[in-house]
Amino acid sequence: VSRLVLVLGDQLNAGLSALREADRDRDIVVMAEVVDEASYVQHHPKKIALVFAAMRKFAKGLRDEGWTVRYSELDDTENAGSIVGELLRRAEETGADEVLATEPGEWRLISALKHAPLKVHLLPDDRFIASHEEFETWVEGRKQLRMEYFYRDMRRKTGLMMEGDKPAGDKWNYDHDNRKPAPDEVEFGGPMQFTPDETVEAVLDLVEARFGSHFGELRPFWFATTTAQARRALTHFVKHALPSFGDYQDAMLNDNRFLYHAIVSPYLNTGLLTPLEVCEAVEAAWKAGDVPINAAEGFIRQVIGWREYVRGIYFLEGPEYPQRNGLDHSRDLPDLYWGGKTQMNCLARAVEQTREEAYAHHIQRLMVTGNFGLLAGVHPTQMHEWYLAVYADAFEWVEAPNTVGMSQFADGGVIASKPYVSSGAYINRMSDYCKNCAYSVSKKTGEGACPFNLLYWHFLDRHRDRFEGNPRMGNMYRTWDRMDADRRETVLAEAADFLKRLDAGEKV
Ligand code: DLZ
Ligand code: SF4
Repeated sequence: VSRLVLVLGDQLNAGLSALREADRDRDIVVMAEVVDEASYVQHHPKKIALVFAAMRKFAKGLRDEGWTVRYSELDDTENAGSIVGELLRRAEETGADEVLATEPGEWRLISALKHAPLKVHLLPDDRFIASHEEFETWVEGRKQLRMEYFYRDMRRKTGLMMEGDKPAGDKWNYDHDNRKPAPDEVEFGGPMQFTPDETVEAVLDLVEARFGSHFGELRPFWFATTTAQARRALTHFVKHALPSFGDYQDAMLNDNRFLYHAIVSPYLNTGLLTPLEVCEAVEAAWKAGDVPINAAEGFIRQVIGWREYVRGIYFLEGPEYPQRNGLDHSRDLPDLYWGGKTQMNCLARAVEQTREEAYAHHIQRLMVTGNFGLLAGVHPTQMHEWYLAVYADAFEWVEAPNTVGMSQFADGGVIASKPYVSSGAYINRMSDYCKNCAYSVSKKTGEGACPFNLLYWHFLDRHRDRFEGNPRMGNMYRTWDRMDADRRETVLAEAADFLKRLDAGEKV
């Protein structure tokens, strides 16, 4: 008898373990657009469209290769509405009673598959460089899980940018060169954009009709939706943007959303590209002398270091991880995250771009929207659900550790050794947002003072017990304590007033 082979919307790769394990002549691939997956958070319409369009094209590719595919479109009248429901329906139709599946990237779905009344074989997702076992072995006996050391192991394992057992250039990490402020001019015209074909147009109509009320602009839609397109986008990035990527990776500009960023994360995380092929393309450009070492190394570190590391943490820490709230924050997510009006230009720009592109780069996520949420004490689960919903590259295994751990310091310090908070000065150094803002970044108190400046001290003050003893934060507390008492009182009172107005829904 035949078996069912499940391929999820973020597993769109021909080398997927479930496909390798299956028998093309006998087994039946099951792919399903289901309302459960599209609405367990209110995903950005562009994200749903990317997943559905790429799924439809991937299914066609499998058929062309001789696979039998049972594909359910969202609007099929028989559609059961969930992954397990669709597996059961296909099992009944075909008489199959076993399922081959590559482990999903989310505890919720893993558990659903394990509890399904079907025999499900879960195979490791070996699109990643480190297996769960490898990560667990690395963790054993370590007090601190420093990404840097894990990353070095991944360099050794892949041989990327290695000269024998030494790192290229004799240094593992060139981040020191990667913190340049925003350039005056960006020579890169942005990521390669693709005009929707018939398949994509049909999906766009469907998404508009069914999920048009979700936050985010559906059109114009320009993402790659096949591996071939994604590879062209990658080549375009490597050639035109990568040489400057390192220098400006942390910079932000009012009038340029992409700077020198690759925007390959949506393709990596849906499976259209694999981490190794992306890194090999980058390494080759560096070897050819087209790209400086700080750019190539910085890029490769994000992919084989950070990306693999956060996945390891997600699976190590278990299903409750996304709900953690280590700092006991409880404020509701302010309306400005959904496009509500704000006078804070950095936030307005980051949210506007998120709404239009389903994309923002790491510093916009970490130091603008993330920093503000942490300073304001927003409930980390609400922050988590927001990031999971609004970004095209957001799947829980990668998004939750980045949000709950790195950005909101809610995991009890597993990922970050100190909270990523900053006053307006950091944003001003790395961007031109402040020049275009109603607030004044140089004002610490009084009319027009940048809210980040006020909230920064409010945060440190209200979490004094937790952070005072942290060796990396001692300086901040000493600076605070040196201010005279009146001034400290003013800062705290103005911050409290700001938060009150934020909660009242005023345009802050
Ligand atoms: C994100 C997503 C969406 C929007 N829709 C589907 C879908 O209809 N069918 C499907 O198989 N996968 C979808 N996905 C991706 C899954 O949510 C993803 O596999 C899990 O979150 C695990 O990472
Ligand atoms: Fe953001 Fe403050 Fe700068 Fe305005 S002044 S853009 S609120 S950091």
